[in-house]
This record gives sequence, structure tokens and C-alpha cells, in this order.
Amino acid sequence: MAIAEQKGQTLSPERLKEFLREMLLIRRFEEKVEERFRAGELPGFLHVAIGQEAVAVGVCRALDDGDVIASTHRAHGHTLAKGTHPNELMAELYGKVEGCSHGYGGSMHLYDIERGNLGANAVVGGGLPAIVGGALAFKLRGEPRVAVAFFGDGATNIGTFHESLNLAQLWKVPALFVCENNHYAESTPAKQQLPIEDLTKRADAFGMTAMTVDGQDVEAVYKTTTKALKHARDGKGPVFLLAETYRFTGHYVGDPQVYRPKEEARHLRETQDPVEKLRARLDVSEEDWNELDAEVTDLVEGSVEFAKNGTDPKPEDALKNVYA
Ligand SMILES: Cc1ncc(C[n+]2csc(CCOP(=O)(O)OP(=O)(O)O)c2C)c(N)n1
Repeated sequence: MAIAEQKGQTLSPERLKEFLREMLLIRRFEEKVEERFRAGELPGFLHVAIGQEAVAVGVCRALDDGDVIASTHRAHGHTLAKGTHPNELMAELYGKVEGCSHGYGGSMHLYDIERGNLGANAVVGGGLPAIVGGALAFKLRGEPRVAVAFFGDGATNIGTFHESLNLAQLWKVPALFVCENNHYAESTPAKQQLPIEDLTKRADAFGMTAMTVDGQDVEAVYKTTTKALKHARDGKGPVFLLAETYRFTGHYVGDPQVYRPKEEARHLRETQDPVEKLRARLDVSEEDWNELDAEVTDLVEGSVEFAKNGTDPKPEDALKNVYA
């Protein structure tokens, strides 16, 4: 794609259609994962980010190849958007050697170093210190790269969040802190866990530049991220990017969601769906939509096949790669 388009402020309909395809791929992937998990095929614990796809795609599309990310327990979308093939991600969820973490990780420990994914984290706030370290390395080596941490609103209550922002700002490292404010931390609504409403005030406390964006609008996320990355890459220091978003499902697959009104998720799906919003804006015809949907659905079905035919890790290899 043309550099001017990649870095500029205008996105062509073709490029936006690529964003739509990617969001739809993440949506279909997570729907399938939820289905296979409920069927008892996937080990472990599962969090999907259905409703939050525009943040993953808008941020990751704005990155350069050398930039790195770290993610959270809700990591499938970030991982796909950073370039991991659905086959490798699905194989990881099935615990297979062919998975992106070779079957050692599962949903909450997705790694893909080759694609600049420094890993998902089951520990809330766990990715932020690694991102400060990565950004410090880029700065010390004089490399024009940015390190990006994804985390939720709940993570802004965690010590590592404050320590990371403090050092990042002090050292003026090229880091981007992307807060996906979906207004819940597990079952706890924002009002019961956050002492402030405007989370950019968290960044103010460190004198850090902050930006806010509608996390349901992928183009807006892309454009704001582009600005934030330029700031960081130009040596002006880290940026806190607040993306206002929503999760349409429970905290985890199986969550009975007794902590929120039954109609809330339905209402959010009807009014805040990032995929539907872009589809409407691009005025995608029924025929084009069906074609796009069939293509990504095939890819997802293929990833399940790939994963099921994968190799189970050997029990004797369980302690390989354990360093401490
Ligand atoms: C250090 C730590 N504390 C608590 C937990 C349990 N826990 C898992 S997810 C979660 C909520 C996190 O909320 P948020 O950061 O807003 O992310 P979201 O789930 O909304 O994506 C909590 C408290 C944990 N995994 N790690």
C-alpha cells in the first residue's frame, strides 16, 4: 500500500474494506472458538473480545513491521491483527505443537516473537513492564520502533500500570499504552472500581500525552494511533491512548453475567457493533458481504481442521523452556 495512504489521514474504501475483513475474521474466529470451547474441545479458560475488534485492527494496522505488542487475557484479536495465522492461533488453543506458543501457552499465553508479539498475559497489567523494557531497548539502540501495550480499564488499578507509566515517561521511551475501556473488570462495573471517570487523568498524573478515541470506529482508531505512534517515534515520549469500547459477551465464556442488565449486551450489539458500523458506512452490498463472510468463515473452519490434525506435545517435553 502507498506510504502516503498508510501514514496519511485519508483511507481509501479498499483499505477500509481490508479492515472490515480483518474485523470479521476476528469475529468469526472468536465465535468458532466459543462454540468449540462449549463443546469441550479446548482446554483451559477462555475470554473473547467480541465487540472490541476495531481497537485491535485499528491499532495494529497503524504499526510498522518492527513495532511490538504485548496483550492481555483477551488476546485473540490482537494476535490475529498482529499477523499470526488463524491456523497457528487455533492450534495453540487446542494445545498443539503447531500452535504459536507450541502448545505451552493456550489462550492467555499467546506468543509470536517473529511477528512482534511479546505475548499475552494472564496476570492483569503483566504486559506493561515488558513493553517499557522493549521501548527502552529501542531507544537505547536508536531504532525507530514503538512498543505497544494493550490492557483493560481494570488494569489501570494495578501497581505495574503506575510503575510502567512512571518510568516510561521519565525515560521518554517510545511506548504506546492502549487502554481498552470496556467499562468492566470481570464482574465489577467502572463505577465500583475506578475513582475517576476520565481515564486520561491517569496519564496526566505522569505528565504523559493522552488521546481518546471511539473504540468502535476502526478508522478513528487507526488515525489516532497513527498520531500517537508519530509522537512516540519522533522521540517526544510515550502516549496513553484511551479507546472507549464494549464487550458484548461475558467476561469469560460461560459467564452468567448476573452483574449487568440482561438487555445491556443486546442493546450494545444493536448500536455499537464495530463490524456493522463499518459495513454500513462502506455500503457493502449483500453479495459482497456474503462473499467476504464465506471467505473468512472458510479460513476459520480450516484452522479448526488444522488444529485437530495437529501434534500433541510429549509429556516428557513439559519442562522444556522452563527457565526458573
Ligand atoms: C494481578 C491480577 N489480579 C487479578 C486477576 C483476576 N482477573 C482476571 S481478568 C480481571 C479483570 C481485568 O479487567 P480489565 O483489565 O478491565 O480487562 P477486561 O477483562 O475488561 O478486558 C481480573 C481482576 C488477575 N488475572 N491478575
